[in-house]
Amino acid sequence: IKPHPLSSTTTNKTCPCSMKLAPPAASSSSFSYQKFLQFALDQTKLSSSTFVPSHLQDDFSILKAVDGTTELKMRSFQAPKIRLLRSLSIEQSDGMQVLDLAVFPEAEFDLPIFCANFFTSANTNIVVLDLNPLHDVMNETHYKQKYYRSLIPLGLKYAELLPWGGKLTSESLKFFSPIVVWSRFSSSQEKHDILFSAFTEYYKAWLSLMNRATKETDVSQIRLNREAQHRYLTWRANKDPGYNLLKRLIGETLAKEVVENFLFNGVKELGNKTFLDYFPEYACGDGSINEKRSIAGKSFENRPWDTRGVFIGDTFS
Ligand code: BLA
Repeated sequence: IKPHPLSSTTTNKTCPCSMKLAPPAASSSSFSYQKFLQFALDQTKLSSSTFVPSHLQDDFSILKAVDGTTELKMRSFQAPKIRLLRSLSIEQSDGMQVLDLAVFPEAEFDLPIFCANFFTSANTNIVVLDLNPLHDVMNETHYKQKYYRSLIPLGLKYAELLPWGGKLTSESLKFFSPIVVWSRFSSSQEKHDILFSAFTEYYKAWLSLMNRATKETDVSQIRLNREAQHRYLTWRANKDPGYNLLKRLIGETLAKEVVENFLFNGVKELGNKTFLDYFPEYACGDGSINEKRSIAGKSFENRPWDTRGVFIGDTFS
């Protein structure tokens, strides 16, 4: 792959007295999320008998933002157990970088959904990295044990290196697992290296769950998996925190198109239930959906999972 133009650094230059220059001050513009994406694609290819571009690739590949310079790049693939692996990356000349990578399994598998959402601006990074549970991990211990028990040490390692990012939309927590990395930090080479290492470890962990997963044959269980994925897609297609920025970049019509048909593809196909069927607390008196991102408000100042992966936040409705 072509190196990102901003990723070439000046570490090899020498000054006239032939002393090595100090490495460049770490800044958000000195790195790119491209190597994260490339890692995921390479590893998935290695793990899958077939790994081919999705039909979505024809319609969603590259978009120019209304500012005329920012580019939005989209990639999408499928594999035998993967309904859709898709990524959106955005790089702006002022240093803003975004990576939104998700991997959605076929409905025959109750695998978690791989989720990496990284937003970097000149002065801050907002990151969510998780194997989002398909089913309830607060009350259903069976599902939690099946997928997360062996991953708790991995979660603990990165909970320390990438500390909890503070209060967040309370509703989001239900879509997160006990090993979620939710963090905010200012840019530094060290932090970006840690994030890359977390990303590679979480991705490999997800792939090994995928490799071991066996196809469900019970139709009622498949139906439950499909509905759970549809509920997840419905939530994100309506309330994703990135949506507003996307609207600013490419306008409301295109943003809606990207969100419904690309980023959260399946929201129209995998089920018939509406947003309000799943999340009735968002209903307004006139039957419309409350535009607020959250009804419950923000909470969870601290990590609401203990070291054994037990949820210790306040219970919510
Ligand atoms: C902020 N992004 C956030 C926050 C979370 C997430 C938890 C903190 C604010 C909040 O509480 O909502 C991410 N939330 C998630 C994810 C899920 C969820 C992954 O519920 C999954 C279920 N972020 C992106 C992309 C962009 C982006 C693609 O992933 C931009 C195109 C931007 N995220 C972004 C920005 C903020 C943010 C600008 C800060 C603004 C805000 O707090 O609303």
